[in-house]
Amino acid sequence: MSVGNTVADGTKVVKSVCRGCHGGCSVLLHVKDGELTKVKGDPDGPLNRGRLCPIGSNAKYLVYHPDRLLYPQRRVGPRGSGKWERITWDEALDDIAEKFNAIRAADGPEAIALGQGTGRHHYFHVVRFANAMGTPNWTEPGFAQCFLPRVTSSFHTFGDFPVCDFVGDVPPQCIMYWGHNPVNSGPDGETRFNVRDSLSHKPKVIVVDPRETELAKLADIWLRLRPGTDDALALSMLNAIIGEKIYDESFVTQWTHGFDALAGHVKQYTPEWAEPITWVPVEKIRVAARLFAQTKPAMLEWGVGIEQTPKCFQTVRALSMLPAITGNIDVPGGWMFGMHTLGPFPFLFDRITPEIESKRLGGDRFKVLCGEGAFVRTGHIPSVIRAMSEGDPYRIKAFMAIGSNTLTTYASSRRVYEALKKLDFMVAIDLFMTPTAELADIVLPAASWPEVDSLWGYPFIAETIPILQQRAVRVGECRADEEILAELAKRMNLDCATESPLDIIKNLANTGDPRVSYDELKEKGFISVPVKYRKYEEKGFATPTGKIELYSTVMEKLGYPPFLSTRKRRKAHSVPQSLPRTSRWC
Ligand SMILES: Nc1nc2c(c(=O)[nH]1)N[C@H]1C(S)=C(S)[C@@H](COP(=O)(O)OP(=O)(O)OC[C@H]3O[C@@H](n4cnc5c(=O)[nH]c(N)nc54)[C@H](O)[C@@H]3O)O[C@H]1N2
Ligand SMILES: Nc1nc2c(c(=O)[nH]1)N[C@H]1C(S)=C(S)[C@@H](COP(=O)(O)OP(=O)(O)OC[C@H]3O[C@@H](n4cnc5c(=O)[nH]c(N)nc54)[C@H](O)[C@@H]3O)O[C@H]1N2
Ligand code: SF4
Ligand SMILES: [Mo]
Repeated sequence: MSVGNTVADGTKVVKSVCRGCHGGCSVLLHVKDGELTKVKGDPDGPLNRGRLCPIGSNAKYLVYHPDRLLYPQRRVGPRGSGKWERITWDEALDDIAEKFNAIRAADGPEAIALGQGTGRHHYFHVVRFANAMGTPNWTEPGFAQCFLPRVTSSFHTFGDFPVCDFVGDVPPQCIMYWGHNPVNSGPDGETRFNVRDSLSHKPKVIVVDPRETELAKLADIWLRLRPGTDDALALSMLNAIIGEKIYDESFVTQWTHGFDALAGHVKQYTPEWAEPITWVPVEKIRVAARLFAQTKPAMLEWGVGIEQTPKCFQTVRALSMLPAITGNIDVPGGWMFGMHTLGPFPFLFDRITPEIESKRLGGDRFKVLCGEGAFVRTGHIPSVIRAMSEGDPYRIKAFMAIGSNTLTTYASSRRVYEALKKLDFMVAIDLFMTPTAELADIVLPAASWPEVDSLWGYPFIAETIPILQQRAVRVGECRADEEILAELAKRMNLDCATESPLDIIKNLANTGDPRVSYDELKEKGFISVPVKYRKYEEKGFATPTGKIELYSTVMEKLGYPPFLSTRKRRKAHSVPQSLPRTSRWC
């Protein structure tokens, strides 16, 4: 069957990329009489080679789910009463534009908050719309507890975001999975398939997880730590590797900043110190540290498990030092930096004046999470929720949830519920009438991923492989979030953020390096870019010292400690004699 062509039975095949998780699997969308009939894996797909998981291959059941929202609705009963009337897009968008403009004029743009969920296709467009409108208070759960701590900490430490090299010719010899279960979750554009493929080369496997996951079962070493003690375990592994002198001395000397200070700092955090805190036996910590340090190339597969713990930012930073001091940076089969192929996205950051910036909720207190030290500045979620419910330091009056089930995914549902009930005006854009949408004044029907055009570079942030997402079908009156935001910008009379999403996609491709044409992407679905390793040998690392900052000059400048510390005498708990077996379903 030829792609893009209509064949004998009238089926058209459209190349796209699945966004059922964070995406990356190339798909062939089969369309007949305007209906999605089948989703097949694209055999050429660089990250999946024709394979799909059940979420991807069953996407038509998402697209045509009987509970999908199909047209805009306005609440007619009291908030949360479940009574709605159908309205037109014109009525809905004009109403929202009028209410938003009235609040902007009376209370300032910061009184409108935008909330989005995990990294979906519309992610950058939401940030851009917030900037265009002039509100610093857009939020996303990832900033505190998912992925962004890894991204920001990596930019401070390495000047870039390292990803596992699954696309090259050299397979990893050792993989350490830390708080991460990618064979099931396939997050961040690495896809579960190349993670599984790398296992077929029989690397040594270390798993750091309190649960006996599928990976833990096949691991050479499973460090079953007490939940939330990753900081102590990371420090003790650094102590073991440095103490036993099994780090990569020449790499450390040439390419890192502050190694001696790090060595002095972690001296106190011995595996003997860590055992009662982490419940991991001393000898296991040492064996795992040796295996990771002495098997090359090695990679760290880190996940959201570490970010949902206290002190996650510095813990993530300490973990990133394990591949760094063992010389596994930007090498084949180890941690690599991406090729950053796409052109710059028009975020419109210059629209945020210093005065508006000073109103960013939490930006001054949580500088690396939300403020001047963040990868992208954002509103601090608990502060935004407090501003909604208590008007402290000012009242958030309107909220638009864009692909965010705020009530169930932000911490403290009761507090969030009470806060949302106090809003003057709320909009939800979703595929379904979620508990969050139930609280809105206006609900808009969003297009699901096979109904959307978008362009992403995979893996996330690294952007080595650009893959085009192409709309194959339309459902009801659903619209892509990007289109909704551009239309809203027009109706609010904003002087920016009004271009069509397709023009932005074309520009991202045309201004990238290498420059790719949109037509080429349309035909092939993705572009393969030759990968370069050890890029730092030409340019150094993009940090203030030009080296990997074990000692973080950025954290120091922001007024934070340059290293992770943890209470030396944290209350130790004895190791339970027998831990209950975990579920067989993991
Ligand atoms: N209880 C609990 N809370 C959590 C987590 C958890 O595991 N459990 N995980 C945390 C993490 S890591 C994250 S990233 C967040 C995730 O937080 P969210 O992203 O808010 O959570 P989801 O339920 O995945 O998705 C939210 C909504 O997006 C809608 N949606 C899907 N695709 C689209 C689209 O293209 N457009 C629009 N407009 N809507 C769409 C879905 O229908 C769904 O209702 O939650 C965090 N909070
Ligand atoms: N099918 C599907 N795929 C998804 C998503 C989805 O909703 N559905 N969501 C996407 C999103 S938003 C994300 S963030 C990713 C998440 O993907 P991952 O980062 O792989 O996260 P999980 O799969 O939750 O695995 C985290 C592991 O951490 C372990 N863990 C729990 N507490 C601790 C701890 O204190 N320390 C350590 N070391 N480990 C701990 C858990 O037992 C679990 O095995 O998945 C993405 N992919
Ligand atoms: S792993 Fe993710 S991108 Fe791949 S088919 Fe499954 S849901 Fe889609
Ligand atoms: Mo997430």
